[in-house]
Amino acid sequence: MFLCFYRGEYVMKIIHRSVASEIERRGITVMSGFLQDTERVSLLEEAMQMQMSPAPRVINSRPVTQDFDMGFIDRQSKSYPRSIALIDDVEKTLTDVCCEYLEDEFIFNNCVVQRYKTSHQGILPHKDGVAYGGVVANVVLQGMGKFFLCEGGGFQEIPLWPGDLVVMAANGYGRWDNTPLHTISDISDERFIYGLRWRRV
Ligand SMILES: O=C(O)CCC(=O)C(=O)O
Repeated sequence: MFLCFYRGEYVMKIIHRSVASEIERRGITVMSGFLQDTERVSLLEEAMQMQMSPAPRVINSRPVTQDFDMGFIDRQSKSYPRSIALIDDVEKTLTDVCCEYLEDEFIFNNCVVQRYKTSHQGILPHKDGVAYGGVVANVVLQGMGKFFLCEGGGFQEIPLWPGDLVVMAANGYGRWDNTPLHTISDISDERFIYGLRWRRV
């Protein structure tokens, strides 16, 4: 019993280290099937009730090419309890897994739901911005699109499925001063994600 527990903890530490260092090395990792299907469906039900508006086309006086709808989640409010519990869970998982790389102040204080209809174009290649620290986490709730990392002049597709948790390095994560360049396009089935960020204020 003791041996099993000890080995379990030891194996978990190795898994944690490899996830944390993959984010450092590649700028991204995907935890496939992070959400179980029943949890995913219940979160989706809640997300579909949220008030959404078109994503801004200008950020910090700069035009941005992004085309989707979004709604903010206030973690202090009593609205959307399932989403808030999920955000707590993702934050706890990542602070555990990436503890060697994350600053003590790391917290998801900028949380949104994004809805991409099939008529939406998605987002052209971009980095999230130097204001976002630690890691950026996206949880795919439903739908399909094509997500690419844009590296060395090429595009590398990262296949994503409902239930996946995508984690990208952001400002201050090891050698990273921003997220890697990435893009989402070709929405073939209405898509919902949570986008969770730490905005340094
Ligand atoms: O929808 C996605 O999977 C990516 C979203 C994204 O790149 C962003 O919000 O900056």
